[in-house]
Amino acid sequence: MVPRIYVIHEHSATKLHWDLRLERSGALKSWAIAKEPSRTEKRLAVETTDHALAYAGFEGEIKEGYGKGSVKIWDSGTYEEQEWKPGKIVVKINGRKLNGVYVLIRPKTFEIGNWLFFRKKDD
Ligand SMILES: [Mn+2]
Repeated sequence: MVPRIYVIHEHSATKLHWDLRLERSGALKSWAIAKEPSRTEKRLAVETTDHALAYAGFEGEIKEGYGKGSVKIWDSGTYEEQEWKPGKIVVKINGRKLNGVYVLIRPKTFEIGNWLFFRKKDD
């Protein structure tokens, strides 16, 4: 598998959150995480709009509108896709902070667009 862009933006907007972005099909698939991503804890990750690949390196101020606030890169690197199907994504992340196999799952009992993001236990 060819490594693709992985980045998490720390976004100090109305509410501080972390935007997980994974390159796929020429765009950055994105999820907003309300608490700092973790190697040990599961996090709720809410699907948000795709961003352009060029946004991966963005840091700075969003001056107005949705997302108004400051953005900085919390973590970046690459990832390899292990599984990507509706409701289940498994990726091997090679970042500075996060690394290892991470899972995104969309439990059927959750509201639409709500996923869980967590690190798979080492074998
Ligand atoms: Mn955001």
